[in-house]
Amino acid sequence: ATTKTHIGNFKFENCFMNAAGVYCYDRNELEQVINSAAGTFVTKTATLQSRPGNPEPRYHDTALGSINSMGLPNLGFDYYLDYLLELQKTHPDRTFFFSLVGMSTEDTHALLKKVQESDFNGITELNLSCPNVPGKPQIAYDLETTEKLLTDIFSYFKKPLGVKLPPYFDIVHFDQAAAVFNKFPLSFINCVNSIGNGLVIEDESVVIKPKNGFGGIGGEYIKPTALANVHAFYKRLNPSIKIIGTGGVLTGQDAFEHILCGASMVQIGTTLHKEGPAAFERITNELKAIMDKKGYKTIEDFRGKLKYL
Ligand code: RRO
Repeated sequence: ATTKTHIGNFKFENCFMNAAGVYCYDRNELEQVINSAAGTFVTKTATLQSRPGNPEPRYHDTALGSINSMGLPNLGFDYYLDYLLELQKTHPDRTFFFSLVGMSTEDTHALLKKVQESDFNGITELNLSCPNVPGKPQIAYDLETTEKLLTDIFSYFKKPLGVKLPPYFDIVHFDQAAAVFNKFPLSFINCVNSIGNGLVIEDESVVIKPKNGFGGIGGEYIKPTALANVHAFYKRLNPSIKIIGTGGVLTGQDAFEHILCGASMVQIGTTLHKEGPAAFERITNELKAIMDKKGYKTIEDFRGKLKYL
């Protein structure tokens, strides 16, 4: 079996990649993803200026997943763009993802205009779902703001663009969000970011310092929510908008389920943080074994073909 895939005209040798935030802070981490079995990478979400992020400890692994309140620490737009432009020369046959968001609407437009004017020829992922910057709500929970933002963006942005979404939890919200995204020439949506503002307690204490312990939940806890979001949007979106499935992927079986729900690529966050880039080879081999057993040769043989009772 092969796990190759595509988003628009961009082809990837493997459907697996990191989730933004994990193994993507700097060149050293991104190089480890390039040199793994992953099909591509996405950078840490970049802002115009570099940011130190929230006070530590700000990431904690638990038996069933993780909690984080990183607060958007990153090396700044120019650092990631310089590296991506360098990779276009050294790896002309590959496509990488550039994750971005501004600390304000004005900053988001400034960032995307810089991408538009640059030689970057990869795919841009606009993060509409960071749960961890005090005072800044998750943008995509406000669909009016999101529609206005995308309307303004597509007036000047002509390169491939997708959006990273928070999980939604209501069928009417799936309907309303999909109706907004269907108005735009998005290359993809990525479901889901961490489930925002959970609280993990050990003994008598929270486990991370920012926001008195509140943080985004990832890992095994969130797979049912992630699968529901992937499939809800798969059933509602124009087929030209591909879906990246993210959330609760520990095994090949988890990835199989994301693809069955409609995902064209699958991102790995908490598991990559726990296991390192060797996770890509293990999970790819596990998915291929499931496909071989079922007689599926490519992921298109079962993508979106979830069975109902
Ligand atoms: O940096 C973070 O705190 C962070 C971000 Br930007 C995000 O999109 N999702 C997340 O769980 N953490």
